[in-house]
Amino acid sequence: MLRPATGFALPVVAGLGAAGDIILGLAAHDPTLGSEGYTLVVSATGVTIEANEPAGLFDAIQTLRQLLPPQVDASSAQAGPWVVPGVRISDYPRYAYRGAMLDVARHFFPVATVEQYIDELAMYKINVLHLHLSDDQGWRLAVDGWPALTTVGSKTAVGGGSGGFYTTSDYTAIVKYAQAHFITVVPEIDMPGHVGAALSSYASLNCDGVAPPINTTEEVGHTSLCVGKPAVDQFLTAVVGELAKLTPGPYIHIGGDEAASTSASDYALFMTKAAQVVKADGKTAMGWEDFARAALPTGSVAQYWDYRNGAALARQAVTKGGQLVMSPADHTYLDQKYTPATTLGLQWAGTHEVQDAYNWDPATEVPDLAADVIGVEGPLWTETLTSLPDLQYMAFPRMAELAEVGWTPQVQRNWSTFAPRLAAQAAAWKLLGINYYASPLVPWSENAGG
Ligand code: TNX
Repeated sequence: MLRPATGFALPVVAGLGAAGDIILGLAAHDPTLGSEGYTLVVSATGVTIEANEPAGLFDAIQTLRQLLPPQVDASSAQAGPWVVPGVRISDYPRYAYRGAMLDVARHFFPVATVEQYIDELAMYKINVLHLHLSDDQGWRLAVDGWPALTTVGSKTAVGGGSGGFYTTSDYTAIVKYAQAHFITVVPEIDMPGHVGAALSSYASLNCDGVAPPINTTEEVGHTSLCVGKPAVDQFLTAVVGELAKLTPGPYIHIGGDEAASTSASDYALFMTKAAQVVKADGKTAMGWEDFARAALPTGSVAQYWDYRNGAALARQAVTKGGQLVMSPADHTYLDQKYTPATTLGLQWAGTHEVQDAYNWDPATEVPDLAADVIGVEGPLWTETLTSLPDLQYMAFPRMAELAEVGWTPQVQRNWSTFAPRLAAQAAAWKLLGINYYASPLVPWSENAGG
C-alpha cells in the first residue's frame, strides 16, 4: 500500500527490526485488544505496531495510512516528505460485526466493482460484506444443479437492464479478495418472498406450475415460493448447500423480509426449515428481522431495519435466543437520498444527511436489547444505482461514518470533533477516484472540498 506513492522498496522481512523500520509484531500480550485491536507507536526512531492477531495488524495499517500525508494514496511516486505524527495509540472495536451490504440483485455489479468497494470498506476497518445475491429482478449466483437460475434468472435487472451473475469461481474470487482485506462475506439468498427471478427460472417453484415473466419494476412483496412443494424444499437445500460450500465465513443470510405474498403459517414453516438447513450445513442463520416470526436456532442473527414498528420483531428474535445486527433504515440505509435534491436513491425512510448517519447509538436504538447487539451494517440497495460512481456517491461519506459508529465507544463520539476528521478524508477520496457527496455540513478544507 505504501510503495506506489512513496517509491520506497519497503521490503517485508522477518526479524526484530531496527531504528527507522515499521515493525509489525504479533505479541501484543494485551487481551483487551481482542482479535482486531492493536497498539501503534510512532516515535522519532520508527513505527511499532503490535496486535494479538493479523486482523489487528491490518487495522493498524489502515490507521497508519490515515496518519500519513494524503498523497500516500496516489498511484505514482510523490515527493513526500512522509511525516507521521508522534502518537501512542491503543485501539480496538466496540462491535465485532461491522458490515456493509451490497445489493447486486437489483442491478448487477461485476467482480472488479465489488473488489473496488472492498478496498474502500477496508480503509475504514469494515469487516463484513453482505451480498444480497437474489431478488425479484435478478438471480446472481450459479447454483449446482439449478442452471436456469442463471441462464434465465440472471438476465435482467430493475428497469429491464441486462443483468449478470457470478460463476462459482467469480464468487470464490470475491471471497478470497475480501479475506485478504480481513472482510468476511455473508451471502444472502432472499426467501420466501423477493423470489421473482427464481420463480421465472423454474415453473416447479410456483403453486400453479407456471413460470411467470420477470417483473423488473421496483415493486416489493408480490412473489412467494410455493411452500410445501417438494421442488421448493429441493431448491432450499440446494441453494443453502451451495452457499455453505462456497463460503468460509460463519453466516448464511436467508432474507425473509417483506414476504407479503406468503401466508403467516407458510412463512413460519418455511423460514424455520430454512434456518434448520443452514444449521445442518454448519453455519449460523442470519435474516432480516422479519424472520423472528419463525422458530430459530439459538444464536441466529436478526437484522433490525424497520424503525417504524417499535422493534417488536427484534425483541422476538432476542426472546428466541437470537442476536442483533443494527441496520435502522433511518440511519444506516445508504440508498436513501441525502436531501430531497439528491438525484440518486430512494426516500421511503426519509432523507439522511451526514449527521443522521452519525448521530445515533446502536445500543440505545432499542435500549432494552443493547446486550444482544453484535454490530451494525449499512445496506446499499441498488434500485436506482447502476455504476461504481453511483455506489460511491451514496456510500461516501455515510459508510465511513457508520464505520466509526461500529468501532468507537459512544462516549468518544461527537459530531463536532468527527466532522473535521471526516473532512480530512476527502483528500484520499479524490486521489483514489472515490466519488462522494460533498455535504455542506462537512467543513471540507479548501483544496479537498467537493
Ligand atoms: C426495503 S429493507 C427492502 C428492500 C428494498 C429497500 C429499499 C428490506 C429488508 N427490504 O427490498 O430494496 O427497502 O430501500
